[in-house]
Amino acid sequence: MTVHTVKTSPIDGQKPGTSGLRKKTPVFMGAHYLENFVQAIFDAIGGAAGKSFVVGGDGRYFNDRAAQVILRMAAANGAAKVIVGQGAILSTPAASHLIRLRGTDGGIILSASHNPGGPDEDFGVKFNTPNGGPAPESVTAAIHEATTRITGYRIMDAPDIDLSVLGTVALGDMAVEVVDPVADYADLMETLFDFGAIRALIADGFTMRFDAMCAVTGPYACEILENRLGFPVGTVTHRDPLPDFGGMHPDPNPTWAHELMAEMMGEGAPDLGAASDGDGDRNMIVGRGTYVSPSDSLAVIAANAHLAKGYMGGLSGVARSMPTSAAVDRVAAKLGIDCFETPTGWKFFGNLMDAGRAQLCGEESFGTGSDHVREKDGLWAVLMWLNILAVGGGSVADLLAAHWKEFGRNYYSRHDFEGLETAAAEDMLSALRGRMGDLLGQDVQGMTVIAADDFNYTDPVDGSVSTGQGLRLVFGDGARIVMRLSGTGTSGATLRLYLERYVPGPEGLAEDPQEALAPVIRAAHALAGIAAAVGRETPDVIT
Ligand code: G16
Repeated sequence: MTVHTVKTSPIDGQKPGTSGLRKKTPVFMGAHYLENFVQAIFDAIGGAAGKSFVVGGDGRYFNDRAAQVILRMAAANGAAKVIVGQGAILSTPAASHLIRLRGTDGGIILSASHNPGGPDEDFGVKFNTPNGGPAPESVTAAIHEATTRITGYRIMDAPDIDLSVLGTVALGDMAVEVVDPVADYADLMETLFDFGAIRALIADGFTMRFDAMCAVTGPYACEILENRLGFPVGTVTHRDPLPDFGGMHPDPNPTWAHELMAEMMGEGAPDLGAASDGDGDRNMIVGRGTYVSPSDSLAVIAANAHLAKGYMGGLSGVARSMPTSAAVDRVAAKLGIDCFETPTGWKFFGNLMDAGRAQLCGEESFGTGSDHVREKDGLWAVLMWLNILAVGGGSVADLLAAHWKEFGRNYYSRHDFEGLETAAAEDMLSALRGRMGDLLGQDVQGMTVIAADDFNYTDPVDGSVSTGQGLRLVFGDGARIVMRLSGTGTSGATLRLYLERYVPGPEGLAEDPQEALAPVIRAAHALAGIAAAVGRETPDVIT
């Protein structure tokens, strides 16, 4: 087994976005593309010599080939050990857990998350640091910098490792340990939640549907929901992970999880419905006839987490991304705990969790999680809801109604305009940015603009500063508009328009969100001139 240094040169555009580097699969499969980026990761963290890593991905097309390349490169770069999920499979939260459990020097996760997979769809590579979390901006910047001056990468000439067999084998001087991707993660969940109470709930006739969307969560959900908790076989649908996700778009929102939505809104719906994404870190929660917005889910979990055994002592603090609604802020105020507002991207929660300042974190983008790992965690959120319902009683609809009655309701929706011409979308936002000062005090749709800015964030733990994280317009009646471009797409630009309006109750808590938000939606279009700038009035996805 010989080590080669292959000559290469920098490839443009290897700049990690909101969550790692995501590109079309053929781009990743292009000459030297994956190899350059992986070498840049090793170079940016001071080399791989003597280190150990976790490697795995969501099973999408090219996952298996990419894993073999990374193993040969890790060995050639002198790594001591790589722990890899059987079949090169690991959900993102399971990978985060494994990094922490085994104390490795980080991990490389192969996923483009909720983006479709397949030969013509999306692929992604992300580096997670030894705390188990996505690399912070300082590290992703160093990786990008390394991609711009790369001249060669090291790779071992060796046959493929059989990743279907559990156990440890040698690759040159490096050990490759193939592990069960599910077991450690499922054990962790049993330490956090009261499985006995959930089993009793099921015995009482509680029913659920979990849509794994032909993605990585299938085996995890089958093991935990069906084998360990006792939901009937068949509770988990689309349970077999497929390289192209069976043609599904594995993004758990009402648009893409439409089969689940139809079942939950129809006759004889189960008590709880849930779905997860490509790599298992996102979740959508639906009750019988009741969609739970991710921002509300975060707030309900914050208010009720003490019902789950891992959180009985109370939460140390909470955090949400800036575009996420302020529903959780009201819960934090009642509990007397800190509530942090961070830029979009789970990586921004890492320092807060490491410092013990935020134990529960969440985002409007269907991400919720706690400090049990350093990624958002789809199945964790589902188990949390099950635990809360099992111990607290009532239905999802009851729980939501009681929550709004106590705290008021932050009506919330996100409108996505996809596949826009990048320059047009950027120009529209920079024009709005330029007018922010003039908008103060203006009346729009009967609402007065009281604050307008581009969100900047100073990390309270390490003082690092992130600028330009989204345009915010706040109105006198508590309504808010946020606009930013997605950092996870792979073609054109996606404009994300986040809309929020607070109703204190007791009246007006059960409106349709799109109707309740209608003036805010009109204000956003009027202020930004979306139709004129990007040629579109109707969003592609509404969450
Ligand atoms: C990633 C990040 C999330 C972020 C989401 C959407 O999630 O980890 O923090 O909210 O992307 O980001 P954007 O609005 O920039 O597209 P995932 O599930 O794609 O890894």
